Amino acid sequence: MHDIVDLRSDTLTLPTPEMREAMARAEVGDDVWEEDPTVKRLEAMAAERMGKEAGLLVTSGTQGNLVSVLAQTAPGQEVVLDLDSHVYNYEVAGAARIGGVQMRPIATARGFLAPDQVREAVRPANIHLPVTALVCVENTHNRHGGSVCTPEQIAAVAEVAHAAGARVHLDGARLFNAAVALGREPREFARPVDSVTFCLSKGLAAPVGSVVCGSAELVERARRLRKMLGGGMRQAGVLAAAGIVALQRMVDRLREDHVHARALADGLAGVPGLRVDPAAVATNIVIFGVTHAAGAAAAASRTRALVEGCAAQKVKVHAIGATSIRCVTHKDVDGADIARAVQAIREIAAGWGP
Ligand code: TLP
Repeated sequence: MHDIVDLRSDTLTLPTPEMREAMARAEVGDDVWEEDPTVKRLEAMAAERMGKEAGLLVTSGTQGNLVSVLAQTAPGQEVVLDLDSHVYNYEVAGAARIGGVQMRPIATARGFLAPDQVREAVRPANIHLPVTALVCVENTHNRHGGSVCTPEQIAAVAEVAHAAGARVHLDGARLFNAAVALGREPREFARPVDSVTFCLSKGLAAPVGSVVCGSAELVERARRLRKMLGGGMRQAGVLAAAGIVALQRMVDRLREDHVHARALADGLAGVPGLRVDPAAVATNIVIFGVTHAAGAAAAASRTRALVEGCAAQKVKVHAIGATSIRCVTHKDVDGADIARAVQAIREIAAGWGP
Protein backbone atom coordinates (compact mmCIF):
# COMPACT_ATOMS: atom_id res chain seq x y z
CA MET A 1 0.00 0.00 0.00
CA HIS A 2 1.41 3.35 -1.05
CA ASP A 3 0.32 6.84 -0.08
CA ILE A 4 -0.16 7.79 -3.73
CA VAL A 5 -1.36 5.25 -6.28
CA ASP A 6 0.31 6.43 -9.45
CA LEU A 7 -1.09 4.67 -12.50
CA ARG A 8 -0.14 7.36 -15.02
CA SER A 9 2.77 5.36 -16.43
CA ASP A 10 5.32 2.66 -15.67
CA THR A 11 7.94 5.32 -16.42
CA LEU A 12 7.22 6.57 -12.88
CA THR A 13 8.82 3.52 -11.26
CA LEU A 14 11.59 4.40 -8.84
CA PRO A 15 14.94 2.61 -8.89
CA THR A 16 15.26 -0.25 -6.40
CA PRO A 17 17.75 -0.13 -3.49
CA GLU A 18 19.78 -2.76 -5.35
CA MET A 19 19.94 -0.48 -8.39
CA ARG A 20 21.08 2.45 -6.29
CA GLU A 21 23.78 0.33 -4.74
CA ALA A 22 24.94 -0.93 -8.14
CA MET A 23 24.99 2.66 -9.41
CA ALA A 24 27.14 3.78 -6.51
CA ARG A 25 29.60 0.94 -7.02
CA ALA A 26 29.69 1.01 -10.83
CA GLU A 27 33.05 0.89 -12.53
CA VAL A 28 32.96 3.71 -15.11
CA GLY A 29 34.90 5.36 -17.93
CA ASP A 30 34.18 7.73 -20.80
CA ASP A 31 31.62 5.98 -22.98
CA VAL A 32 32.09 8.34 -25.94
CA TRP A 33 35.62 6.94 -25.97
CA GLU A 34 34.02 3.50 -25.59
CA GLU A 35 35.83 3.08 -22.29
CA ASP A 36 32.97 2.48 -19.87
CA PRO A 37 33.08 -1.20 -18.86
CA THR A 38 29.64 -1.14 -17.25
CA VAL A 39 27.98 0.31 -20.35
CA LYS A 40 29.74 -2.33 -22.45
CA ARG A 41 28.49 -5.04 -20.12
CA LEU A 42 24.90 -3.82 -20.32
CA GLU A 43 25.07 -3.53 -24.11
CA ALA A 44 26.45 -7.05 -24.43
CA MET A 45 23.76 -8.42 -22.10
CA ALA A 46 21.04 -6.61 -24.04
CA ALA A 47 22.36 -7.85 -27.39
CA GLU A 48 22.44 -11.38 -26.02
CA ARG A 49 18.83 -11.15 -24.76
CA MET A 50 17.74 -9.83 -28.17
CA GLY A 51 19.80 -12.34 -30.15
CA LYS A 52 21.61 -9.53 -31.99
CA GLU A 53 25.29 -8.81 -32.60
CA ALA A 54 25.44 -5.54 -30.72
CA GLY A 55 23.62 -3.11 -28.45
CA LEU A 56 23.78 0.62 -27.81
CA LEU A 57 22.65 2.38 -24.64
CA VAL A 58 20.59 5.45 -25.51
CA THR A 59 19.01 8.09 -23.32
CA SER A 60 15.39 7.14 -23.98
CA GLY A 61 13.01 5.08 -26.06
CA THR A 62 12.42 8.14 -28.21
CA GLN A 63 16.13 8.48 -28.93
CA GLY A 64 16.39 4.74 -29.63
CA ASN A 65 13.57 4.87 -32.15
CA LEU A 66 14.98 8.00 -33.75
CA VAL A 67 18.52 6.67 -34.24
CA SER A 68 17.02 3.43 -35.57
CA VAL A 69 14.93 5.29 -38.14
CA LEU A 70 17.78 7.63 -39.10
CA ALA A 71 20.21 4.70 -39.45
CA GLN A 72 17.92 2.92 -41.91
CA THR A 73 16.46 5.70 -44.05
CA ALA A 74 17.54 8.61 -46.22
CA PRO A 75 15.72 11.95 -46.52
CA GLY A 76 12.71 11.69 -48.81
CA GLN A 77 12.14 8.01 -48.11
CA GLU A 78 9.05 6.61 -46.46
CA VAL A 79 8.36 4.75 -43.22
CA VAL A 80 5.26 2.54 -42.96
CA LEU A 81 3.81 2.26 -39.48
CA ASP A 82 0.61 1.95 -37.49
CA LEU A 83 -1.55 5.06 -37.17
CA ASP A 84 -1.60 4.83 -33.37
CA SER A 85 2.10 4.04 -33.01
CA HIS A 86 4.28 5.87 -30.53
CA VAL A 87 6.81 6.76 -33.23
CA TYR A 88 4.12 8.49 -35.26
CA ASN A 89 2.23 10.17 -32.41
CA TYR A 90 4.49 10.90 -29.48
CA GLU A 91 8.02 11.48 -30.71
CA VAL A 92 7.64 15.11 -31.72
CA ALA A 93 7.90 14.17 -35.42
CA GLY A 94 11.65 13.79 -34.87
CA ALA A 95 12.15 11.43 -37.78
CA ALA A 96 10.36 13.84 -40.14
CA ARG A 97 12.15 16.88 -38.81
CA ILE A 98 15.66 15.53 -38.40
CA GLY A 99 15.61 12.62 -40.86
CA GLY A 100 13.44 14.25 -43.54
CA VAL A 101 11.47 11.03 -43.89
CA GLN A 102 7.80 10.80 -44.71
CA MET A 103 5.57 8.79 -42.40
CA ARG A 104 2.94 6.53 -43.92
CA PRO A 105 0.53 5.74 -41.07
CA ILE A 106 -1.92 2.85 -41.57
CA ALA A 107 -4.99 2.21 -39.39
CA THR A 108 -4.97 -1.25 -37.80
CA ALA A 109 -7.30 -3.25 -35.57
CA ARG A 110 -5.08 -3.87 -32.55
CA GLY A 111 -2.02 -1.79 -33.41
CA PHE A 112 -0.34 -4.42 -35.57
CA LEU A 113 0.05 -4.13 -39.30
CA ALA A 114 -1.13 -7.20 -41.17
CA PRO A 115 1.21 -8.57 -43.86
CA ASP A 116 -1.32 -7.59 -46.54
CA GLN A 117 -1.41 -4.02 -45.27
CA VAL A 118 2.35 -3.83 -45.58
CA ARG A 119 2.23 -5.38 -49.04
CA GLU A 120 -0.25 -2.73 -50.11
CA ALA A 121 1.59 0.16 -48.47
CA VAL A 122 5.03 -0.58 -49.87
CA ARG A 123 5.64 1.62 -52.90
CA PRO A 124 6.34 0.03 -56.25
CA ALA A 125 9.29 1.28 -58.30
CA ASN A 126 7.99 4.41 -60.00
CA ILE A 127 9.65 7.75 -60.71
CA HIS A 128 6.84 9.58 -58.89
CA LEU A 129 6.93 7.68 -55.64
CA PRO A 130 9.04 7.76 -52.50
CA VAL A 131 11.05 4.66 -51.65
CA THR A 132 9.67 2.63 -48.75
CA ALA A 133 12.78 2.18 -46.62
CA LEU A 134 11.43 1.00 -43.28
CA VAL A 135 8.46 -0.63 -41.59
CA CYS A 136 8.01 0.00 -37.85
CA VAL A 137 6.12 -2.27 -35.48
CA GLU A 138 5.37 -1.72 -31.77
CA ASN A 139 5.10 -4.47 -29.13
CA THR A 140 3.49 -4.19 -26.69
CA HIS A 141 1.30 -1.52 -28.20
CA ASN A 142 0.84 1.53 -25.99
CA ARG A 143 -2.25 3.22 -27.46
CA HIS A 144 -3.92 -0.15 -27.98
CA GLY A 145 -3.83 -0.90 -24.28
CA GLY A 146 -0.68 -2.98 -24.05
CA SER A 147 -1.81 -5.42 -26.74
CA VAL A 148 0.67 -8.11 -27.70
CA CYS A 149 1.64 -9.58 -31.02
CA THR A 150 3.46 -12.87 -31.43
CA PRO A 151 6.91 -13.41 -32.91
CA GLU A 152 5.15 -15.14 -35.80
CA GLN A 153 3.09 -12.03 -36.57
CA ILE A 154 6.25 -9.93 -36.62
CA ALA A 155 7.99 -12.48 -38.83
CA ALA A 156 5.11 -12.42 -41.32
CA VAL A 157 5.29 -8.62 -41.60
CA ALA A 158 9.08 -8.67 -41.82
CA GLU A 159 8.98 -11.22 -44.61
CA VAL A 160 6.82 -8.92 -46.74
CA ALA A 161 8.92 -5.85 -45.90
CA HIS A 162 12.22 -7.58 -46.62
CA ALA A 163 10.95 -9.04 -49.89
CA ALA A 164 10.14 -5.46 -50.93
CA GLY A 165 13.62 -4.24 -49.98
CA ALA A 166 12.51 -2.42 -46.80
CA ARG A 167 13.99 -2.93 -43.35
CA VAL A 168 12.05 -3.46 -40.12
CA HIS A 169 12.33 -1.70 -36.75
CA LEU A 170 10.65 -2.97 -33.59
CA ASP A 171 9.70 -0.36 -30.99
CA GLY A 172 9.88 -2.79 -28.10
CA ALA A 173 9.64 -0.19 -25.34
CA ARG A 174 7.72 -2.87 -23.41
CA LEU A 175 9.01 -5.93 -25.25
CA PHE A 176 9.72 -7.74 -21.97
CA ASN A 177 6.05 -7.37 -21.06
CA ALA A 178 5.14 -9.05 -24.35
CA ALA A 179 7.68 -11.81 -23.75
CA VAL A 180 6.43 -12.50 -20.22
CA ALA A 181 2.77 -12.38 -21.30
CA LEU A 182 3.27 -14.94 -24.06
CA GLY A 183 5.95 -17.02 -22.33
CA ARG A 184 8.36 -16.41 -25.22
CA GLU A 185 11.96 -15.18 -25.31
CA PRO A 186 12.60 -11.55 -26.29
CA ARG A 187 14.96 -12.75 -29.02
CA GLU A 188 12.10 -14.56 -30.73
CA PHE A 189 10.35 -11.23 -31.30
CA ALA A 190 13.61 -9.56 -32.35
CA ARG A 191 14.82 -12.28 -34.71
CA PRO A 192 12.80 -11.16 -37.77
CA VAL A 193 13.65 -7.45 -37.41
CA ASP A 194 16.72 -5.41 -38.30
CA SER A 195 16.64 -3.17 -35.24
CA VAL A 196 14.91 -3.28 -31.89
CA THR A 197 14.67 -0.74 -29.08
CA PHE A 198 13.61 -1.68 -25.59
CA CYS A 199 13.30 0.49 -22.49
CA LEU A 200 14.99 -0.12 -19.16
CA SER A 201 13.12 2.79 -17.62
CA LYS A 202 9.52 1.55 -17.80
CA GLY A 203 8.35 -1.63 -16.06
CA LEU A 204 11.95 -2.74 -15.57
CA ALA A 205 12.29 0.26 -13.24
CA ALA A 206 15.72 1.62 -14.14
CA PRO A 207 15.89 5.41 -13.75
CA VAL A 208 17.10 6.15 -17.30
CA GLY A 209 17.87 4.36 -20.53
CA SER A 210 16.90 2.22 -23.45
CA VAL A 211 18.97 -0.08 -25.63
CA VAL A 212 19.02 -0.34 -29.42
CA CYS A 213 20.09 -3.76 -30.72
CA GLY A 214 20.92 -4.95 -34.21
CA SER A 215 23.86 -5.93 -36.38
CA ALA A 216 27.28 -4.55 -35.43
CA GLU A 217 27.17 -2.40 -38.53
CA LEU A 218 23.76 -0.92 -37.69
CA VAL A 219 24.81 -0.22 -34.11
CA GLU A 220 27.94 1.62 -35.31
CA ARG A 221 25.75 3.87 -37.47
CA ALA A 222 23.38 4.35 -34.55
CA ARG A 223 26.32 5.28 -32.29
CA ARG A 224 27.31 8.11 -34.62
CA LEU A 225 23.70 9.31 -34.85
CA ARG A 226 23.34 9.18 -31.08
CA LYS A 227 26.35 11.48 -30.84
CA MET A 228 24.78 13.84 -33.36
CA LEU A 229 21.61 13.98 -31.26
CA GLY A 230 23.56 14.84 -28.13
CA GLY A 231 23.19 11.40 -26.63
CA GLY A 232 26.90 10.62 -26.26
CA MET A 233 27.12 10.23 -22.49
CA ARG A 234 30.36 10.11 -20.57
CA GLN A 235 30.46 8.06 -17.33
CA ALA A 236 27.16 6.46 -18.28
CA GLY A 237 28.08 3.32 -16.36
CA VAL A 238 26.24 4.76 -13.36
CA LEU A 239 23.05 4.43 -15.44
CA ALA A 240 24.02 1.17 -17.11
CA ALA A 241 24.58 -0.40 -13.67
CA ALA A 242 20.88 0.11 -12.88
CA GLY A 243 20.02 -1.26 -16.32
CA ILE A 244 21.95 -4.44 -15.59
CA VAL A 245 19.97 -4.95 -12.38
CA ALA A 246 16.80 -4.27 -14.38
CA LEU A 247 17.61 -7.07 -16.82
CA GLN A 248 18.73 -9.48 -14.12
CA ARG A 249 16.04 -8.92 -11.50
CA MET A 250 13.04 -7.09 -12.86
CA VAL A 251 11.84 -9.12 -15.83
CA ASP A 252 10.03 -12.05 -14.19
CA ARG A 253 8.09 -9.85 -11.80
CA LEU A 254 6.37 -8.11 -14.76
CA ARG A 255 3.79 -10.89 -14.55
CA GLU A 256 2.57 -9.36 -11.26
CA ASP A 257 1.90 -6.11 -13.11
CA HIS A 258 -0.15 -8.02 -15.65
CA VAL A 259 -2.21 -9.66 -12.88
CA HIS A 260 -2.81 -6.23 -11.34
CA ALA A 261 -3.87 -4.74 -14.66
CA ARG A 262 -6.38 -7.55 -15.18
CA ALA A 263 -7.70 -7.08 -11.62
CA LEU A 264 -8.13 -3.37 -12.29
CA ALA A 265 -10.04 -4.03 -15.51
CA ASP A 266 -12.17 -6.71 -13.80
CA GLY A 267 -12.94 -4.24 -11.01
CA LEU A 268 -14.14 -1.64 -13.48
CA ALA A 269 -16.07 -3.97 -15.76
CA GLY A 270 -19.79 -3.41 -15.75
CA VAL A 271 -19.61 -0.01 -14.04
CA PRO A 272 -22.25 2.20 -15.72
CA GLY A 273 -20.61 5.05 -17.62
CA LEU A 274 -17.36 3.13 -18.20
CA ARG A 275 -16.41 1.04 -21.20
CA VAL A 276 -13.78 -1.53 -20.34
CA ASP A 277 -12.94 -4.93 -21.79
CA PRO A 278 -10.99 -7.05 -19.30
CA ALA A 279 -10.44 -9.75 -21.92
CA ALA A 280 -8.42 -7.26 -23.97
CA VAL A 281 -5.95 -6.65 -21.15
CA ALA A 282 -2.86 -8.64 -22.08
CA THR A 283 -0.10 -6.88 -20.17
CA ASN A 284 0.24 -3.88 -17.82
CA ILE A 285 -1.94 -1.27 -19.54
CA VAL A 286 -5.68 -0.75 -19.12
CA ILE A 287 -7.43 1.78 -21.32
CA PHE A 288 -11.07 2.44 -20.58
CA GLY A 289 -13.63 4.73 -22.12
CA VAL A 290 -15.99 7.10 -20.36
CA THR A 291 -19.49 7.38 -21.80
CA HIS A 292 -22.56 9.57 -21.29
CA ALA A 293 -26.00 9.18 -22.80
CA ALA A 294 -25.97 12.89 -23.66
CA GLY A 295 -23.01 12.50 -26.02
CA ALA A 296 -19.30 13.10 -26.44
CA ALA A 297 -19.06 16.54 -24.81
CA ALA A 298 -20.76 15.30 -21.65
CA ALA A 299 -18.53 12.20 -21.66
CA ALA A 300 -15.45 14.43 -21.98
CA SER A 301 -16.50 16.48 -18.99
CA ARG A 302 -17.06 13.27 -17.00
CA THR A 303 -13.58 12.15 -18.03
CA ARG A 304 -11.99 15.33 -16.71
CA ALA A 305 -14.00 15.06 -13.50
CA LEU A 306 -12.90 11.46 -13.09
CA VAL A 307 -9.21 12.31 -13.42
CA GLU A 308 -9.58 15.17 -10.93
CA GLY A 309 -11.75 13.15 -8.55
CA CYS A 310 -9.21 10.33 -8.50
CA ALA A 311 -6.34 12.78 -7.93
CA ALA A 312 -8.22 14.20 -4.93
CA GLN A 313 -8.10 10.67 -3.51
CA LYS A 314 -4.41 10.34 -4.35
CA VAL A 315 -5.07 8.01 -7.26
CA LYS A 316 -3.39 9.31 -10.39
CA VAL A 317 -4.69 8.25 -13.80
CA HIS A 318 -3.98 9.74 -17.19
CA ALA A 319 -6.47 10.86 -19.86
CA ILE A 320 -5.09 9.86 -23.25
CA GLY A 321 -8.04 11.27 -25.15
CA ALA A 322 -11.15 13.34 -24.52
CA THR A 323 -13.03 10.28 -23.26
CA SER A 324 -10.38 7.67 -22.61
CA ILE A 325 -8.23 7.03 -19.58
CA ARG A 326 -5.07 4.97 -19.33
CA CYS A 327 -3.86 3.15 -16.24
CA VAL A 328 -0.46 1.45 -16.23
CA THR A 329 0.56 -1.00 -13.53
CA HIS A 330 4.14 -1.33 -12.35
CA LYS A 331 6.31 -2.40 -9.43
CA ASP A 332 5.35 0.58 -7.26
CA VAL A 333 1.66 -0.37 -7.35
CA ASP A 334 0.51 -3.35 -5.27
CA GLY A 335 -2.73 -5.28 -4.92
CA ALA A 336 -4.07 -2.98 -2.17
CA ASP A 337 -3.36 0.03 -4.38
CA ILE A 338 -5.34 -1.54 -7.20
CA ALA A 339 -8.28 -2.13 -4.85
CA ARG A 340 -8.09 1.53 -3.79
CA ALA A 341 -8.03 2.73 -7.40
CA VAL A 342 -11.03 0.53 -8.29
CA GLN A 343 -12.93 1.84 -5.29
CA ALA A 344 -12.14 5.48 -6.09
CA ILE A 345 -13.23 5.15 -9.70
CA ARG A 346 -16.37 3.17 -8.84
CA GLU A 347 -17.41 5.73 -6.22
CA ILE A 348 -17.01 8.62 -8.63
CA ALA A 349 -18.94 6.77 -11.36
CA ALA A 350 -21.69 5.89 -8.86
CA GLY A 351 -22.29 9.62 -8.43
CA TRP A 352 -23.07 9.99 -12.13
CA GLY A 353 -26.52 8.48 -11.78
CA PRO A 354 -28.17 6.27 -14.34
N1 TLP B 1 5.72 6.14 -23.63
C1 TLP B 1 5.40 7.02 -22.54
C2 TLP B 1 4.89 8.36 -23.07
O1 TLP B 1 5.76 8.88 -23.99
C3 TLP B 1 3.54 8.28 -23.68
C4 TLP B 1 4.40 6.36 -21.63
O2 TLP B 1 4.16 6.89 -20.54
O3 TLP B 1 3.86 5.29 -22.01
N2 TLP B 1 7.67 3.59 -27.46
C5 TLP B 1 6.59 3.32 -26.71
C6 TLP B 1 5.66 2.24 -27.13
C7 TLP B 1 6.36 4.06 -25.54
O4 TLP B 1 5.27 3.80 -24.83
C8 TLP B 1 7.28 5.06 -25.17
C9 TLP B 1 7.06 5.90 -23.94
C10 TLP B 1 8.38 5.29 -25.98
C11 TLP B 1 8.56 4.54 -27.13
C12 TLP B 1 9.39 6.38 -25.68
O5 TLP B 1 10.12 6.11 -24.54
P1 TLP B 1 10.81 7.32 -23.71
O6 TLP B 1 9.73 7.88 -22.84
O7 TLP B 1 11.87 6.63 -22.95
O8 TLP B 1 11.33 8.29 -24.70
